[in-house]
Amino acid sequence: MKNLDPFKPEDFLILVVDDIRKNLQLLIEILDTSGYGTTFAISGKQALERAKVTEPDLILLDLMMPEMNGLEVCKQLKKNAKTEQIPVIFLTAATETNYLIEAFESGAVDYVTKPFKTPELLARIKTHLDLKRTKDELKKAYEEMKRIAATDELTGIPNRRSIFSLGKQEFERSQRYNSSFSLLIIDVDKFKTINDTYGHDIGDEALKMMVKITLNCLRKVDYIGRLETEEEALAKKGHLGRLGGEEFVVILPHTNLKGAYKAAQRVCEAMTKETLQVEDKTVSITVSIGIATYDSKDQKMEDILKRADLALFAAKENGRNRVAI
Ligand code: GH3
Ligand code: MG
Ligand code: MG
Repeated sequence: MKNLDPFKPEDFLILVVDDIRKNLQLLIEILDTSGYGTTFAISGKQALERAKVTEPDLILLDLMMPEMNGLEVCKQLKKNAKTEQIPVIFLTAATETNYLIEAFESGAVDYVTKPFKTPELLARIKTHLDLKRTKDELKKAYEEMKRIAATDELTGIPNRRSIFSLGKQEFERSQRYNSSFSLLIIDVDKFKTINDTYGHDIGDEALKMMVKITLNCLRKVDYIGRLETEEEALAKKGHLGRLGGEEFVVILPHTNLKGAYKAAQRVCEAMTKETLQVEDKTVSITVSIGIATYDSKDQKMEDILKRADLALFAAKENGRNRVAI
């Protein structure tokens, strides 16, 4: 996780909610003096609207208010996706423990009783803003890690692990609803020669082009992923520092053999029409594709994958640049 920037009050907006104007004025003055940005609401209903529109970083919420009290406001805030993450600090003259407990149960992060000591209130505000920043940063880092773990670095498409998990989901859906499901394995022909002739970097570019062309031939609901893991590719070819393989799997939900054949044919043909221009060199690639369609004997996605792999082998044996079943 990256280090957080120094804490600057002016980076934050605080929504102050109180039905008594005098209280509002006092709080806003305190926050202003400390450098925070402020906005305010004089009723529960207005607070909900302001929170949605201004998306403040923190809310100072009065508990006792006519019509809609603070507890109800807090509960509503926590129900809305746009406002649920905003920390709420209750500010109230009510000192009874049951109020305090209810406040925390409604989703508040803190509870300050009036009359409050200004430095204490400011210290609590700063702590909660800082905690929220850290939490947001962690969440972002987690999302990014999840994305990296699921993506093939070179081409940006799902990697083996994630295409398998997507494929399994689709396969199970097909089993449950007895719908069709097809799978393609695409392998670049004589790719070793491309690397040997033009170098590994241009080989990488050719793989990216191949993915782009394939994606253009597929429907939005189809998935393509890279098949070989780095480890497998290394074990098979003994190359060092390679990023992955030149085999790809395409998942075609709700597609029967005829449809899958058409899609595969489309990919195969499109590949021969595009070239990669590198300085004065023109690089062209062809692919071989193995197809398998779900039949009731298949228990696992791996069963279909095995058949697609056999079909791919046949396509290679029969001269490459072709589709086989
Ligand atoms: P075939 O028509 O039988 O598939 O021949 P091929 O040369 O494509 O087959 P083979 O599987 O023997 O070779 C695959 C080559 O793909 C070898 C490997 O160095 C290369 N390769 C695998 N991953 C990458 C990559 O990420 N980038 C580059 N540039 N090359 C890769
Ligand atoms: Mg190949
Ligand atoms: Mg291969």
